[in-house]
Parts: sequence; C-alpha cells; structure tokens
Amino acid sequence: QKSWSDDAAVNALWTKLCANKGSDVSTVQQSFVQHVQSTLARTYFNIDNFAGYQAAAHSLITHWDETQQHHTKLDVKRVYYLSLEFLMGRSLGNAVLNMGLQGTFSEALKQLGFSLEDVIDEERDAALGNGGLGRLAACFMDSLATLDYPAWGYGLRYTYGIFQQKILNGYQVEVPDYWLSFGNPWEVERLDVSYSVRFYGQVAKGKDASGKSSYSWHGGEEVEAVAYDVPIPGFGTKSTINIRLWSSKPLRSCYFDLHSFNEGNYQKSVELQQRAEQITSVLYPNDNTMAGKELRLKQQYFFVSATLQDIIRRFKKSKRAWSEFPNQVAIQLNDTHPTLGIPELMRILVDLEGLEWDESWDIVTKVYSFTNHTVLPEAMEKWPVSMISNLLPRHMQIIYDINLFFLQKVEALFPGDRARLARMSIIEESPYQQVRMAFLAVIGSHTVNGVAAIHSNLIKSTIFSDFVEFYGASKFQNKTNGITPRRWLHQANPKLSALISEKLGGQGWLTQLDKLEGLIKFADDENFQKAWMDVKKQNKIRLAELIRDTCKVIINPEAMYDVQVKRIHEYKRQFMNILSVVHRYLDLKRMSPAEIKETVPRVVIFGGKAAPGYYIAKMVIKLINSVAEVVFIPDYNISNAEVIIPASDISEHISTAGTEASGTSNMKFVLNGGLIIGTMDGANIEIAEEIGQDKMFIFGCLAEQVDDARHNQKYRKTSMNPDLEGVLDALKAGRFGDFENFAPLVDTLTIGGDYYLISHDFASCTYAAYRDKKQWARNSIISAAKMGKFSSDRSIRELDLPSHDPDARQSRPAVWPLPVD
Ligand code: F58
Repeated sequence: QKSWSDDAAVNALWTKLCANKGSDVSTVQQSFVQHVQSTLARTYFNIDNFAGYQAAAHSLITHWDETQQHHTKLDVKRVYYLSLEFLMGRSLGNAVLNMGLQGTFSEALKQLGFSLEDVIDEERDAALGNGGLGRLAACFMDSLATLDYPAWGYGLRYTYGIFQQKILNGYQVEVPDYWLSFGNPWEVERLDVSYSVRFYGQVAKGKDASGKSSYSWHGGEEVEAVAYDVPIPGFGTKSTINIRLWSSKPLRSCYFDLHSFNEGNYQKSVELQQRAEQITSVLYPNDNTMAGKELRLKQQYFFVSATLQDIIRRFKKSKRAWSEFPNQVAIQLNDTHPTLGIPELMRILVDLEGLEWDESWDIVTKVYSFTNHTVLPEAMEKWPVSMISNLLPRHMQIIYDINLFFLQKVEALFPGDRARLARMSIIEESPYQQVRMAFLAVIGSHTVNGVAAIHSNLIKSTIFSDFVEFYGASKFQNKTNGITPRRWLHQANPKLSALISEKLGGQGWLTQLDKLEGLIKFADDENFQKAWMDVKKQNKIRLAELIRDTCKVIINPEAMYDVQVKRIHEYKRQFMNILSVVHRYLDLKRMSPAEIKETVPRVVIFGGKAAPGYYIAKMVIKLINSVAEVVFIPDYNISNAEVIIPASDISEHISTAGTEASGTSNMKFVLNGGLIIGTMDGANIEIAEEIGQDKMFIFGCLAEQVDDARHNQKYRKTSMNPDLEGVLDALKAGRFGDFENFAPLVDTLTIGGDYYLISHDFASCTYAAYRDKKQWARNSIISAAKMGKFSSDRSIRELDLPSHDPDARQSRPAVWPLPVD
C-alpha cells in the first residue's frame, strides 16, 4: 500500500511514533493527563468527573487502530448497514470492556482520584433510535466489529435523539433530548468528507451524443451533508469499525443570504441555514407507526444520497468497472426507511454514469438486501406520489419505470391477471396514489428477511405472498434477531459475567455463546444455585436503589420483580398487564390474612415511552400511574435497561400473537437469568424451543387462531372474561381516580371490538413456582445456559454478508487516526 509519503525516513518516524503505545496503567494515565491539559485545556485543580469522562474517552480513542487501511490493503468487499436509527446508549464502559482495558483503566483512574463507575455515569446516552429496530442496529455493529467484518454503519446525526420522558401527575411529558449540549468526545467531525444533496427542482429531458434519451435533474435547493465518524471497537480484536453519521448544513456557498443581510433583513438572511440544519435536527419518535411528514422523507433522501456518494467515491478509488460494483459492495437496508437508495442508485448509474437501464438494474439488485421488521399495517411506509414528485421529481419517474418493467414481467408470468397487477404494483391507487416502499424494497433487493421464524413465515403468507409466487420462496429468508452478550451480560451484569467465566474457566463464551451450555451440569449444584441467585439479589438491590432515587419509592428486594419495559403500544398489551395487576389486587382485598400469607409478594415494574401523538398509549401510562403499588420508571432507555434487565425475576412479552415481529428484550432477560411470561409470538417461540416450554410461562391465543377469535368477537356474541369485567367495574367505580381519565381506553375493549384480544387472553398467573426457590434457580440457570442461539454474532453470520480476512485479528497495524480511506 502506498503511504502518503514516499520518504522512507518520514515513514519510519511515523511508524515509530504511531506504534501501539501499550496499555499499562502509566501509559493510560499519561494519555489521560495529556487530554486533560491539551484537549480540555484544564488542570488537575479544576477537573471534575465530567472532565474525567471526556479525558477517558479521548485517551481511549488514541488506542483505536487503523482498521480501514487494513481493509483497503486487503481489497475486500465491504458491507454497508444502512439504518435511520442507532440506539447506542453509552460508549465508555463498553469501549473499556471490548478493548480489554477494564482493570487497567479502573486502576489508572483510581490512582488519579477518580472512580471508573462515577466517570462512566457522566456520559449521556446516544439515543438515536426508538426501540428494538435501533437497538438491533447497535448490537449488529458490535458483532460486525467483533467478528472482523469489513463493515460500515451509516446513519443520521440527529441533534435531538428520542425525547426524554418525564412523568407529571401520572402523565407523560416529553422533553427534548439535546444530547450534544456538552459535546461528544466519541465523534470525529470529518469536514473533509461532505457531499451536496438536492431537493425539489426540475427534470430536463435531452439526448446524449449517441442520440439516446437522457435526463438531468437540476434547480431546487441544495444542502451539504457532513460526516461524523463514531468508532466501534470489537471485543477481543483490534478491529474498530465506523458508524458514519450525516449532519445537514447549508451549502458552503450560501451559508448566509448576503443580499437580505445588506437590506437589513437579518432574520431572512439566516433562514436558508436554518432550513438546511432542520433536516437532521430531530429523530421522529414513532415506534411501529409511520409519520407521513415531508421532513421525514427529506431525511430519508438526504441519508441515502450522502451515503451512496460516499460508497461510490470509495469504490471509484479502485478504478474498477461498474460491473464489479456488486463484488465490492453489499448494502443491507434496515427496514424500508433507506429504500430511496434503490431509485437513487439507478439515477446515478443511468443519468450520471451513462449505463443502460438493464445493466444498472442488474447491479442494483445484486447490491441490496432488505430486512423487514413489522407486519403492522400502520407501520408500512407509503408516500404520496404527489409528495415524492415534488421533492424528488426524477426519482418518481424512475420508480414508475421500475414498476412498469416489473409489472410487465408479472403480466408475462400471469397473463391477464389484472387483480394481481393491482395488488403487486409499487403504486397504490386508492384512496390516492401512494408509493408502497416495502414493495419497492422487495423488487430492488436480491434477498428479503424477517427477524424471527414466525415473522418470516407471516410476511411470506401475508404482505409478500404474491412476491413469493413470483420470485420463488428462496428470496425470502429468516434471520432470527440476536443481542450482543458483551453489552447485555458482560457489561450490564458484571457479577453474573464473572460467575459464568469462573465456572466455565474463561471468557470464551462471550464470543461463542453456545459455550454457556457448559453451565447446565451445575444447574442442580446447590452452591452454584446459591451463587447464581445471590447475584440476582444484588442486582435487585441495585435496581431498588435506582427506583428509590428516580421514583422515591422503596421496594423490597425479597419480593418477586415482575417487569414490563418496552415502548408503549396497544399491540404490546401493557394495558392487559395492568388490568391483571388490578385483578390480583382485588383478589388480595377479598382474601383472609392467612390466605394473603400464602401469596408471593410481587413488585410490578413498568417502563417505556409512548409516541407523543399516540393518545391511547399515553392513557395506558396514566392508568399504570394511577394504580398504586406499581412502579413506573420514567425515561426507559439503554442505560437504565442495563440496570433493570439483570434484576428481573420474571418479565412480560405478551403481544397479541402475530404482532411482535421478534422482540429482543425477551432474549436479554433470559440471558440474565430471568424467566419470562409470554405469548407464542416473535422470538418467544424460538426461546421456548431452546430452553423448553416448561421453563416459560406461556399463555394466550396462537397466531393461527387470531383471525377466528377476532371474527367471533365481532360477529358472534362472546361474553367478556368475568375477571376482566370485575376489573372494569372497579375502574368505573372510580377506585383508581376519575374514570373519565380512562374511558376511551376502556372503550377499545368494548365498542372498539378489542382488536388486540385482551379479553380473550386475559390471564392471571400466580407463579407459585417462585416459592420453590431451588426449582426457580434451576430453571433460571438452564434457561440462560441455552441462550447461545440468540447472540447477534449468530444473526450476523447468517446474514451472509461479505466476510472478513481470517488473519485480521493478528496482522493489523495499530495506528491512529481512523479512516483515511
Ligand atoms: C421492532 N420494530 C419490532 N420499529 O417491533 C420488534 O419486534 C423487533 O424485535 C425489532 O424491530 C428488531 O427487529 C421497531 O422497533 C421501529 O421502531 C420503527 C422506527 C421508525 C418508524 C417505524 C417504526
């Protein structure tokens, strides 16, 4: 590889200076102090924990290696993970663990008067995501780095992440998450990597030199996309990959409208700048519903335009022919949000690079694959044709052409089947013309995957059934989700991690999670059971402290902790959970003291955000907060999840069958030794398969029964579950405050037709098993031991992305700075 200098002496000096400085305590301290002095311009007289955090982060960055140069040298095919969301949480603790520096770091800081834990606590969560989909992207990046994949994540650098949730008088109040207010030591601003992105304007049709029609898109407005790189260190490897996040800025040439300024109109002079910066200003806070706002469409195009320009610039440096593009580039679309990348790549190839349509289409479909995360109709992305035509006029023409050529093939296979053409068209005609993004993603990709077995089967039999008939079933695959055991066990539950490593004689299980099976032989060992449950107890105390500090409620760590933490959505049925709490409460009220003594004390804990415009979900929060003796932890996020999940005895994954595509917290809870209560939905089914149905509290309607149950409810007189009726009577009698607060919510069960089958599934388990502590411990150990399948390392390997160089783990030179690609 050619280095930037041809002078051997210069190179030798650089190599010497950049050589891995070692990672002993004094080197870490030197680097830390240097950052205090020169990066932060402070002295040890005025340094607090926050400055300690910043200096620690900066000194870790100097330990990060040059992975990109290595991949460039190897000339490997790259995989690009395109996601509008990355829910990373904090980075310091994770970086220290992944780089194997935790002993060194805590000792180095301790000697300097800091505690690593306190310093870690200073970091704000990077919360650039809504829920499961965004967190999956974060887990995948950890696995890609750990497995030495030549991978890049691409996303948006929102100025405001997911809102912070406050609870006032029982109601959710949203507060903006201005997470960058004190800077972000983990990002590297790359002012040298920027692209311009166009919106609106016109398309001119002309002829090229050979007389062929050509199209050019011009006019409208342009903004600049500037890159910010966030390094992701793998666990136990020198591989450090990047997430490149784009931030929108005004084009350098029109930072400011001098004309207006000179006329004394200062406000107008900065308008352009504000308009440009608005694009990456805020993350849309909807989970599983689509927000049809033009600004969201702008975000999507801004994202794919900048990303493709960057990918293509990297490709062009290798001076290869376009036909080789699919050998160098694989792009995974995280849901339909980056689907405009398909017509955008067509536009680049056909309009700008002068390739033929068919050749371009061949390249496009070899490059893209698409992951679907939902079958909920309200979450399926559709954009009005009128909106796309206005914002992206050339893309709308290209989408029409893609559709036409596709439907011609359908016609050839199913002559005269007009209903089929209408069903499969990318354009939905009624009530007005809209682009069905999922169909565009399917047609433009070589493979499509669902995120758990049941979900992958459902998409084949429902939303994509016509496409299965057309393409054949092999295009539609299953890649069951996974989670990274590094963050969700090793980091979140250090005591359990240490116990497991001690028992298994090493940390090999952290990268080969199947090795956890080695714990099974200790499941009946009383000492091990005790040690295992002791860790749980300590984690419960840690959570009790968090609840004391945030909710001013004291809970008893001897009680069973029953947890439901996730976004609030009707299909996830937090409503059913709180109704069954009320049911048990009413039961207790009827019991004699002797009977009460026989029951298991239980602390019910909820957490989760409702989309700000989701009226019914917000009412569920109010109801939960109106039922006394239930804890609602405000502002559920990655960092408090790391405390909540390891402390759970039992957790609720109780969606109406067929609605939760996978769920990933179910995996986190079981891996941490919690048992789960769940419906036969999403990945719960595969968890039951792995750990055994007897180790899970399973209830409720099966997916294949849902249609009949809904039908019967609607057209036959089915009476409401009597226990549920008792609960509703208590609500109506005002036992939990003014019934008016909840009337529309209760209506969803009656006049709303109980679409999510709460009455049908209304279940009340008592978990007497918790009394039998030995049995509980045994089930907990065996369940955790059988979670090997649910590592995101397995998901990544199954995704069949371009793979890595087996020597990468040893041979990489250790050089900073990061990508000089
Ligand atoms: C989630 N989807 C699924 N979407 O609901 C969950 O079952 C699955 O485990 C997870 O994906 C990972 O596959 C989800 O989180 C969103 O939040 C979208 C954000 C953007 C707007 C539309 C919903």
